[in-house]
Amino acid sequence: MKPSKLVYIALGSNKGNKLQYLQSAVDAIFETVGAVKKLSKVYKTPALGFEGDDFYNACIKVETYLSSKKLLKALQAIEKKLGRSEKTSKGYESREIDLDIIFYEDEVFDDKNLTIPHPEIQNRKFVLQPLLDILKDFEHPILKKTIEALLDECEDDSVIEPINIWLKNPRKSYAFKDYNYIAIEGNIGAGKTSLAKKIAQDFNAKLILERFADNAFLPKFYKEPERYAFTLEMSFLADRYQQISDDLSQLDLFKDFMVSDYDVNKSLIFSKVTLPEDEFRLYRKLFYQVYKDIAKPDLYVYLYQNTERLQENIKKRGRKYESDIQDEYLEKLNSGYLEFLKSQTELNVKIIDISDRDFVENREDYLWILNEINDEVQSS
Ligand code: PH2
Ligand code: MG
Ligand code: MG
Repeated sequence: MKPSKLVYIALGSNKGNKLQYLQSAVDAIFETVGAVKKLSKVYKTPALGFEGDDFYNACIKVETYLSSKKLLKALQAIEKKLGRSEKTSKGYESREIDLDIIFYEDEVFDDKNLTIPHPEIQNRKFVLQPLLDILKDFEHPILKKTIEALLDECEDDSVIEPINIWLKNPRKSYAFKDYNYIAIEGNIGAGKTSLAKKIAQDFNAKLILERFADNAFLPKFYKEPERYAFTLEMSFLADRYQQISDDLSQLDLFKDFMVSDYDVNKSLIFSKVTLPEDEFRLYRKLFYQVYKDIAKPDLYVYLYQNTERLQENIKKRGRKYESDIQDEYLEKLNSGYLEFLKSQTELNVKIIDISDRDFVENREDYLWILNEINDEVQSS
């Protein structure tokens, strides 16, 4: 996954139902731009630089995967969708909604359509005041001053007042925060880790990732499966048991819930495919001894992906020891998972077919998956 960027966006409206315009813009930004990490208070401010009704202004911090140019396009599309009318004169005009990029990380950029940081920040109290709510300890990349210092020095003497109504973070409409522990499962290459990471980031969850990279038996197993299967399965089980007992027992005051990119049952599913019958029976005995002591997820999400796309993803991530994985192996694992899921009576399972989705590339697909999970939460 390419790295995300932190951006600051100023919102303003001085026409129609101003608060509603700001909220609709925040909702639309969540849909097409990225997770909203912070929201300032809403301020009532006199129109600066032209005659017009008072504004409502606010600033938000957003985590996005869009480039600055695509971000600008996305914001313009939202302004348009929310009904911002075309300008009829040269200067400033009253507007339903105005969305301006204030900072894009600490990047400096300038062309005829876009200037970052926004060139007027230091002259506008209606930007600096809300920005200060959500951005401390940051230096303006050109002016080399903090927001606090810029506000101190600002010559704009407008009287700016917070109103007593707050904007709502759109992520709040996702109820799955009610769970303590969600496990994401799926075949090799389904995207478990990517999804777990995104959810953890967007919803302030503690992330538990499988430590497969440390498993010295895994490359050996792919070379000599018969020789190393039992050892590999044992080492995975030991590791998973330890990690889940450690992580789940450490209550993290600053995180809202936990999300992992595996569930321990995977040990049983894989070993049934990789071990000969007699070894599997021995393994299963040990597994259940361990399993009864282990914390179970409140929700088990299974991402179904077809073999062709699993192979594409495996190729894309280019782990050397995975380069020879056969379709047949993936198909056996898939049957193993489905058989396990069918027989499940204890776990709360949600199967999501992502075979015609790309949640890494398309935010729309990602939000679709969140909605699938959300429906499950609300109906259970
Ligand atoms: N935006 C402007 C010009 N003047 N004045 C206030 N109070 N708030 C604004 O958002 C604003 C403005 C140009 O975009
Ligand atoms: Mg503006
Ligand atoms: Mg603008």
